[in-house]
Order: sequence, then C-alpha cells, then structure tokens
Amino acid sequence: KYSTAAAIEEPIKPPVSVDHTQLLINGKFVDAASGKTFPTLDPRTGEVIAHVAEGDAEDVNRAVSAARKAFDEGPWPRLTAYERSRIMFRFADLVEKHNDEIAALETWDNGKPYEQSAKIEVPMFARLFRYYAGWADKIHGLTVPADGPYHVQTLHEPIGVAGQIIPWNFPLLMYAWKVGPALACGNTVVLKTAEQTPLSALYVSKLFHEAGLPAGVLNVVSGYGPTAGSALASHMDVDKVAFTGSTETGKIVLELAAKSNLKVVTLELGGKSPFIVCEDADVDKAVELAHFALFFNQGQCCCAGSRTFVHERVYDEFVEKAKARAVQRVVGDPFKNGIEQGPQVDSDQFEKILKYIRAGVDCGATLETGGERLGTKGYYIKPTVFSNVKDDMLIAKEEIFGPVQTILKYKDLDDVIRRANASQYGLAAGVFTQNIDTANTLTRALRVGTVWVNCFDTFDAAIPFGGYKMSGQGREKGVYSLKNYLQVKAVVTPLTNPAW
Ligand code: TXE
Repeated sequence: KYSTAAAIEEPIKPPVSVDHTQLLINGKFVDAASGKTFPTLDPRTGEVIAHVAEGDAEDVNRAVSAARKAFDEGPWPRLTAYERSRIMFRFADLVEKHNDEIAALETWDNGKPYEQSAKIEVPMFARLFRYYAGWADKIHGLTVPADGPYHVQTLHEPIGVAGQIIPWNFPLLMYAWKVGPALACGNTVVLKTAEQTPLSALYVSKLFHEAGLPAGVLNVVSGYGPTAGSALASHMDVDKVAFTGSTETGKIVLELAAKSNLKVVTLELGGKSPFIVCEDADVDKAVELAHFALFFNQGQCCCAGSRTFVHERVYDEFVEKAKARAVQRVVGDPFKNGIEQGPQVDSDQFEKILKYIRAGVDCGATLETGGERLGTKGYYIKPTVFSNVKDDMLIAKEEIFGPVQTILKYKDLDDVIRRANASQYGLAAGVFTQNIDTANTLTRALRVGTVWVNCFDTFDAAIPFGGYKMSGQGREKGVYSLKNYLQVKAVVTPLTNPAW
C-alpha cells in the first residue's frame, strides 16, 4: 500500500499561507536583533517553506525582559484567576475556529498526516487549554495545624518567568502541555520552539493575543538550541525551565540551570518503551495495537512502543502478521486523505533512522519488510519490521525515533520484566493481556511513568505523563503539572488568644 512514487513526487499545495515568521516579543512581531533568518523546510520535498527570524541570546534577553516586566509589574499574576481563565477559554474558541489553517501549518512544517493534525491534534490543543483554564481559579493553599499558638497557612504562588523549550514531533501539543499550566498558575513565558517546526506556534500565539492576552505574558522565540535554547536555560532572570527533547540535550539544560541560578527544571526526555504481548493475547488485536504503538506519528514519539516483546508461544504468528500489517500501511503525501504515514521531519532524522536500519541488518536481526527510503524526494521511509532482535543490539537499546518495529521473543513474566526494565529509559509501557493477574503483575513491576493496558497512546489532558530514570524529571498534564509552576509560601502568624 505504499503510495505510488508519483503521488509523493508531486506534492499537494497546502491549503494555507504563512503569515507569521517573525519573533513574538512583548505582544509584537519583530525581526531578530541580528536581522538573521533561517529556512524552515517542507519534509515532503526538502524545499523551503519560509524564512523565519532566527532568535539568539540577544532576542532571548529582550523576551525575558518583557516576560519579567509582565510578571513583576504587569497584569498577569495580578489579574483575578477568573479573568486569566476567561482569556484562555476565549483562546481555545479561536483555535477551534481556525482549526483547519492551524492543522495545515502543522502538517506542512512537520510532515504528519493532515487528518491527524485536523481531527486529533488541534482539537486536543484546544481541549488542553480549556482543561488548564478550568484550573486557573481552583488553585489555592491550605491551613496547617502547627504545634503552638500560631495560625499557619500556605499560599500557592506562581514561580515567575518560565522558559520553555519544545521539540518538533508534536509542536502544538508540546506548546499546550507547557504554556497551559504555566499561564493558568499565573506565570509569564518565553517559549523556544524547535528549529524544524516554528510556524504553528507563531500562528496560535497571535490568536492568543486576539483573545485578550496582555503583551509580554507569552513571548515566542524561534531559533536554534545551542544559541537561543541555551541562552534561555542559563538566563539569570528565568525562574523555571521546562524542556522536552533528547536525553542528551536534557542533561545540558539541567547543567545550564545549575550553573546559572538554580532555576527549577522539569524534563521530558527519550524512551525505549516495551510493548508486551502476553501468551493469552488475541494475536490480531495485539498486532494492530503494537503497530499503532510504534508507527504512530512516523514513529516519532518519545513513548513509542519501540521494543515489541512477544511471548514465544505466539511469536511466529505475531511476526508474520506484524509484517503483513506494515506492508499494508498507507504512506504518502500527508495532505492526501487516508494517509497513515508521511515523511520524517528532516534529513537529520531521516539519515539517523536509515543508519539504525543498517545497524540492525549488520548485527543479524531479520529484516522482514521495508528497510529503505520511499521515492526519491523528501524524507519518506518504508515501514520497517525487524524480527529475531536481541536485547544487546543497538536497535533494541537506542531510540530510533522512526517507523522501525523491533520484535523480541520472551519466555515468561520474570524474563520479560527483567528485560523490559533493563533500559536507561523508563517513560512508558504497553501491556496486552486478558488476564487481570498478569496485568497487575506487569503494571506494578515495570519502572515507567505510564502503563497502558490493552490500549496505547491514550492521551488525555487529565492524565499525568513523564518518565522514570533517564526519561525525565517531573510530570506534565493533569493536576501534577501545576506543581511545576507553583511556589509554596508558608505564612505563620502568632495567635494572641490561643484559646481560640
Ligand atoms: O533533539 P534536541 P533533536 C530525541 C529523538 C531524536 C533525538 C534528536 O531520539 O532523534 O532526540 O532530536 C533544543 N540548549 N527526541 O536534535 O536537540 C532544540 O532547539 C537548549 C525525543 O531534535 O533535544 C529543540 O527546541 N536547548 C523527543 C529541543 O531542544 C537546546 C523529541 C529538542 O532538540 C540545545 C525530540 C541546547 N544546547 C527528539 N540543543 C521527545 N522526548 O519527545 C538543542 N536544543
């Protein structure tokens, strides 16, 4: 079912124009101080979509000053919580009104299927903002029963200026996971988007201002990691940094925060998540879910089920059917209806994936299908399946971040628990079984931040997400995410009449 080469070679014209390419600082679109721009590319062709202002340390300084002023003097933390929530609700309404343009920009810049952007990601973006808007006026402290004649209470206060650095695989959703809780709690924000996908954030941030967001509360700087990103992580006037990206860069961000002002850090990093198919599984259903768990979003998910562990009793049947499903996967121009898989985001990712595929072949895993690019233009890769994968192979240890399924065989629960946990990562896991005891054993034994039982990638605004081990620190979404953006102040007052 791979799309014909012709359908890939003649890309469909995206139904949207690019109107915003400058930095958004203090409520205005402005050029970079250096005057520099960088190209953002169409992953279907490698051609330039637009030239975007390239922010660096000086622009980060400007953006942080604006955010600082909007926090220290400005309206945001001083608005009533209800007023803040109303602006966020209005923003969600505007996003829904412009659903299709936003979705088209996201697909053009990233390569993900338009139907996924338009029907899942933009609606989820609006839903996340409504969720956080709902929290804004429900954040409050406690009264504390201390020993002695004191009245004690806690105030839950915003931290201040939040620096937020996001990746390219879900540009809109990462924006919502970060900006939503920060603003609901009364912080101001400087957001550094990924250099591969700057466009959708600029578009929606313009809408946010139309919804009534005061100038300086949310600033967006497009640019590269080692310049703009590191300037934000090491800035002395930034009080908190939230990062999503590779484990390698996460370590740099943590180090920059430590070496500058010890700003509070949350990290959402890489993964190598096990998807465990138990011996009682309905194999057809397991194949479909394991396929989705790995191939969704071109395999570019931090929580992708990228180690498919299958019980030895059903292994051969599973491999045969997983291969057949991958062959059926519909790959092609993401603007075409019915497409399941578009191109990878850029040439770096494309080359990295092809390198891992070669490593898989070289170390003796069985290449069941795929294993090469599709067409001659852009960054399309054929859905790839490896069987006979061993734990010590590179493809079973490192994050491939592409449409490459690796299938491993296991004997019993003890065996799979030990091997699933033998990873530097601990982001997520999938468990496929009809036996409640097996499900309970696995969910408790796996050292990961999310276990999906008989489902996968169920993302809801209220469900917390984050990693154990080198997959990160802290949790995003849900009530847990508010903690990342709040300080707790204890207020102690003596009681003059302790009898009361
Ligand atoms: O990641 P980076 P890249 C994984 C995935 C992928 C690999 C490399 O395996 O193949 O990482 O991707 C900014 N200081 N994930 O190179 O470098 C950068 O500009 C401050 C998993 O894209 O981590 C971008 O905004 N910031 C992941 C963001 O960090 C820096 C999603 C992510 O880029 C910086 C993406 C620096 N020195 C990739 N260097 C997930 N967890 O979902 C870069 N950045």
